[in-house]
Amino acid sequence: MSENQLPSQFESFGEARQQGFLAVKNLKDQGKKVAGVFCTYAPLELVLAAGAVPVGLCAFSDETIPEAEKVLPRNLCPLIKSSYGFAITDKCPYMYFSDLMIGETTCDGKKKMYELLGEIKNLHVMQLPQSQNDEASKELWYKEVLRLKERIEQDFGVTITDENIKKAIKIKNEERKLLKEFYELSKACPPPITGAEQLKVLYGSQFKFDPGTKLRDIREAIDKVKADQANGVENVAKSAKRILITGCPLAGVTEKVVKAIEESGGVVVAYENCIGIKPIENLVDETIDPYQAIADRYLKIGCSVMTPNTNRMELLTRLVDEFKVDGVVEMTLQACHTYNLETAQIRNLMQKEEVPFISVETDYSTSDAAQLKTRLAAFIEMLS
Ligand code: BJ8
Repeated sequence: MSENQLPSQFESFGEARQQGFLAVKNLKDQGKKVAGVFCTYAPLELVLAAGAVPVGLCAFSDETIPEAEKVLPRNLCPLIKSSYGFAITDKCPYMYFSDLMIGETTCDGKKKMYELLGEIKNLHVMQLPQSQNDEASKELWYKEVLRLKERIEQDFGVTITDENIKKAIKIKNEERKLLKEFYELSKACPPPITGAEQLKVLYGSQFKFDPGTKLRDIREAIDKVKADQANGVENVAKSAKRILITGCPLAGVTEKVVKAIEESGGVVVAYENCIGIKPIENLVDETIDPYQAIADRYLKIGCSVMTPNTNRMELLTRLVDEFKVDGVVEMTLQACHTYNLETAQIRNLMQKEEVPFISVETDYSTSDAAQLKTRLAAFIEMLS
């Protein structure tokens, strides 16, 4: 793997999260409302249409877990403990500045944690159905989208007009198209960028709050990569094994997983999770009722809280093929029952597709870092 400095475009995404803290404060000083979100099911268009700023809440550090464990059980997913810990310690500026937080009834741990969170923060919980295909579930979710609209209007003292919601849909669709264009650059063999670089843009883009600046920066990142490709610059060795990562949200364990893979002769070309493809796959239909279109688009997200979760299986099968993947690494967080249970189905699916597969379970501590690296290195070695 090249030791080249990251292009400045990537740096700006890496810094975006830190700078985001300051940016949110500035937005608040200007009188903007902020809505904090926990999950990919949160319909961001509604927040934008209200003239407010959506922001992803901190959930990816073990720093606040000891405080959380004074209230929550220890054998709970680290993401949930971390989120709650940030809320009670006020260590997350995004939570601190949120006028409203939006949660969804996803897994059992999260929804029960929200009951406690609701006692100390202004929280709206959307009732997410557990299934995606039946009419009753679709209708419930559509009504939940409308209920969120009312809550935002009431809390922020605004009316979301048809014009504003359509404009917000357009902006988010543009962003998804551009991020997908960026993401798909790694279909090339070898990919033009490492998985760490790809992640920096995908994750960092969530912390750029001005839609115009965000679109411009993603465009610049794409153009820079394409220009390098055209000039024959190769950042990744041809021999690097092409890895797809699937499973739980990765942000709390990127060092332990992505870095370990890329230091062991692999390169991550695709992320089938909530920091990779899930937030950008599928556009909101701009030709039908905007609220119906938003409900339809978000309900398609293939999370393991759905039963059955056929959308994840279909997406995974397609990505493995499109990105010419040599091996699939699934990362599950400890005590995440839904993803851990789905591992058996994913393993069977990959067996059927004849793609080597490994599942690793971890948490936000560093105690298993060496062991994890050994396992991932052995897996990549086996692909050679
Ligand atoms: S759409 S993946 S962001 S719920 S919190 S389910 S890890 S036990 S985060 Fe998620 Fe939305 Fe789905 Fe994506 Fe497991 Fe932990 Fe629950 Fe989790």
